[in-house]
Amino acid sequence: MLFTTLTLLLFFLSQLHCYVVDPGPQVKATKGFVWPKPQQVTRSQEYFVINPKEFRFKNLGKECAILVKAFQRYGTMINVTNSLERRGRLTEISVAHFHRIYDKTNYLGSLSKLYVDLENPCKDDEYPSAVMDESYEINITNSMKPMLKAKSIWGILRGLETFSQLIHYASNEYTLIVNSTWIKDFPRFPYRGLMLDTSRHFIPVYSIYNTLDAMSYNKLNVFHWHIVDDQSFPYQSTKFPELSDKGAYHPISQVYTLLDIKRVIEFARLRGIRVIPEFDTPGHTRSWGEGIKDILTPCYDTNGKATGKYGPMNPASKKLFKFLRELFKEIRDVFPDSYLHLGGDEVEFECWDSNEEVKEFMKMKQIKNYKALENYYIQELIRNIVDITDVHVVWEEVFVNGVELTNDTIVHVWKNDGFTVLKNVTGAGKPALLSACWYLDHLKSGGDWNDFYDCDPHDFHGSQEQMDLVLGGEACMWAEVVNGHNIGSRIWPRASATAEKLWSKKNADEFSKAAQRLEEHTCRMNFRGIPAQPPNGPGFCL
Ligand code: CP6
Repeated sequence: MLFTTLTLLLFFLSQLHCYVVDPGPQVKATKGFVWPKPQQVTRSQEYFVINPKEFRFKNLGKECAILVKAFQRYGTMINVTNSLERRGRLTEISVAHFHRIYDKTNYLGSLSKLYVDLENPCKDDEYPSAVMDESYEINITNSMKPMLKAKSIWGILRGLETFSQLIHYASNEYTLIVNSTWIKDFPRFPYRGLMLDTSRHFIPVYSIYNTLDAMSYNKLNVFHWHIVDDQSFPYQSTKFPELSDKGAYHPISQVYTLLDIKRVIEFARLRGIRVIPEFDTPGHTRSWGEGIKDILTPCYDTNGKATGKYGPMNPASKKLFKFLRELFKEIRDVFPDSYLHLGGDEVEFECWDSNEEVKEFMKMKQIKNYKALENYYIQELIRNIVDITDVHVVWEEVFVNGVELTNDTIVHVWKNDGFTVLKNVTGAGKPALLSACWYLDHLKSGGDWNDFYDCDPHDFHGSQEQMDLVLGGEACMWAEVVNGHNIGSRIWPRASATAEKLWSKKNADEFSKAAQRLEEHTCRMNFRGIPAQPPNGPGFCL
């Protein structure tokens, strides 16, 4: 007995020893490389030293609040996150010491300022939009003043992010340096989104802030807020407070008030991120029925008895479209973006099929089947809100089922064979978004970002016009099994793979090289307070 125990113990110890000595292949992180990869980079071995205590951004143009606040954020990231002081080492001593021990041949001197040249003065009431200009240029070389240049404030924000990523520790691991670098950069797709479902689980506002911060570190520019669904209605409406009073998980602690939403929109705006709300109908609406009576379809059993359950919106309801118009009027006033996501996915027909009132209605309107009824609903919804809303986004079913859509309605492709639908949508002259390959709730193994990285929105055969109609895409975080506690590590760094696909040029990097940059990028996100999970197996952050 004792012998067996000892043998087992020895076996386990030897395994432990084996693990410590041989950690297996590790991905070596890059230093001062940018994620997502810029369009054009020239970088040399020569470098400047940054003393975070004296470093300043210097605005060459007019002041505006977006810029001042961005300087504060990125100043803090350089100063605090990277601060030597925080690691218990004194900056001044480090810099002096550094000169004695580090590679002097490539040393170009110290960099104490980044000059920021914004061509079109920014306005404080400006919102990021579908047509914003995010291009910028960075020149940190010996021949001129270190410079970040852009036409618009949104380009400056992207450039500041890039600049902050160029700064890294020298091989002594305590001196901050930046290599001599020239960058010209702009996004490949204008729409680079992250969708968050806040209905299956309530996601606290501070988790949304954290997500928006991380989005800005990845140059994602659209926060698609799938705010309500079957399970709960956390949107607190001013006109219809009963929706969340009855339909939220909790009427006070698990709702987004008008103030919460305004703060989220402002937090996003300061980071150049649009907020596009989705109020998904006619399916996925069970929670709506708790607060508002007579808008959902009551379901019946085979004996014609009411089951007490409810199906999709009831197109036969007398008050439905009047109510929807009022609600969308309010939504239009709360969310400033010109886009509005109308949903339209996964409509179930069983309940409609069990309801005599619905069938009667179909006869009267000469609607032949339930697909046609679904189409009638969407058409009627759009007809009722067309004068109070701007650009509509719909899930792919709406297009596939043959609803007549205007050519500025955007079709959001999410099902398995996404590329066939992308081809058909753009072939019909309609703009499209891709999500089919970017489901954050689908897990293969711990760190799997490779499948995300393997997917490109232009991976279908079509004309140049069709390619141009692909506006971009979104990584989707359906929240059945995430809440505020695990959402950060579920999203990041896998959504970073999507972000690079949408920002950088096609086939911007090979897998093994991208892995090294993602290793660094994930550590960087961790330093900045994003609970991203390790992307590549065993490794470490310094
Ligand atoms: N919730 C809503 C979901 C999904 C959709 N809409 C969904 C279903 C299956 C997959 C991915 C997403 N969970 N409201 C469809 C857009 Cl595979």
